[in-house]
Amino acid sequence: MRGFRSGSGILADSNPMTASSMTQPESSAERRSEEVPLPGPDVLRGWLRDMMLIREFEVRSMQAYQNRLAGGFLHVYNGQEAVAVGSIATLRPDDPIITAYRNHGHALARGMAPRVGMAELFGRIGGCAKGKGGSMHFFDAEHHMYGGHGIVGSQVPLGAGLAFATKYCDEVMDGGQSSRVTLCFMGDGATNQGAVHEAMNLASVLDLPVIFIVENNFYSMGTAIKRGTAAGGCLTDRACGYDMDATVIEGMDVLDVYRGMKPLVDRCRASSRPSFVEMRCYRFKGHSMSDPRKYRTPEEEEQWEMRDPIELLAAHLVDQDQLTGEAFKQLGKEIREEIREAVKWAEASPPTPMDELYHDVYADNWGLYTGTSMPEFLKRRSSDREGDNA
Ligand SMILES: Cc1ncc(C[n+]2csc(CCOP(=O)(O)OP(=O)(O)O)c2C)c(N)n1
Ligand SMILES: [Mg+2]
Repeated sequence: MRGFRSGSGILADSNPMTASSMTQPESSAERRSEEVPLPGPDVLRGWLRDMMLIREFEVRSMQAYQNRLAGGFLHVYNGQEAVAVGSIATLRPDDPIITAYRNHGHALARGMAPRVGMAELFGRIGGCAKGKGGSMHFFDAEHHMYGGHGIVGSQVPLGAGLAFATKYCDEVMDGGQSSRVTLCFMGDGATNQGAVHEAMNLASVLDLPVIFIVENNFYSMGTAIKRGTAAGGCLTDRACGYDMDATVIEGMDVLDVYRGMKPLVDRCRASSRPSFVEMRCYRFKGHSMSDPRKYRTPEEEEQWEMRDPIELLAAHLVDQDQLTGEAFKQLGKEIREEIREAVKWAEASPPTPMDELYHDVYADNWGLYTGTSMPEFLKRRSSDREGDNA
């Protein structure tokens, strides 16, 4: 087998649903991670801001859903913020990312404006997909964020396809070396989908520069991983069937995520080999808005909440004299204001007109319905008219 495999059997004999059972597994990634330098305090404060922005976005999304401003399904990311923020921090801006329906955090971490995301939730023309996708289908080509996908595992073959496309462009069309890395996120439940395995096989056979990141929050809807996933205590075992390196990373701490991911991304960029990561994390809320969470105990939830990624990073920065309590409070205030403004902006954006249904159905020049209309937010950007809904 090429490369290494780590973390095997860590949870095999323990209860996989407790925070303590996943404390700092002795893995190659973590041994290596000690050597990975962290960026300076401004960048770390930026990560804190990003995670707080995502959390506040989700709080207001839930309120909007309850007030019937947002329809469809809503799956919030509370608790998992460190995974998106820490992983995306290791990328270049032109590296593609793709994920499932719990996608608000990835889009915001990638740079989508919160008001554009909020307008998408509300089904408004100002949304990133012109209000036609809703919560599960955030999309931002400008920031190389390729969705937002509702069918479990469906984004994984697309992720392999993105990696194939970048490799083809980089090596064949641009005459250079493959240099872009795709991050393909999925849930633990998705690892049981056939298409995921087909995609991993092809990625390995074709040497695609993609990293498959499993956000293992230990549940698929109301089904605990122990009940629904064979060998769920060691998801990294799946990778060895595809001759792929695999690593376990503690996903509640953004510093661990960054330190774990940085060498993997660098190596993927240099070698164009796929790899597999299990990020151990927890969602603080239910699967979706209609979930009363009867399948987990308050004690279990409290235990994980003690590893809140925002509090962990804030505590680290305070310890290092890189953040004061006052500055933390002020940051919270600014973020609440920014998201309040996003909600107002989204509410003022017009509902998506019916004729939009006939756009973006096929690529330009093919099929019955031709043409595409540019999303409002891109039009505004291109004409330098930020700040209104006109
Ligand atoms: C192919 C398919 N089967 C079933 C569903 C219904 N479904 C939606 S989310 C989900 C659970 C997925 O869990 P996981 O992959 O662990 O992601 P998480 O919600 O924990 O982020 C299921 C079964 C679906 N959307 N697609
Ligand atoms: Mg899950």
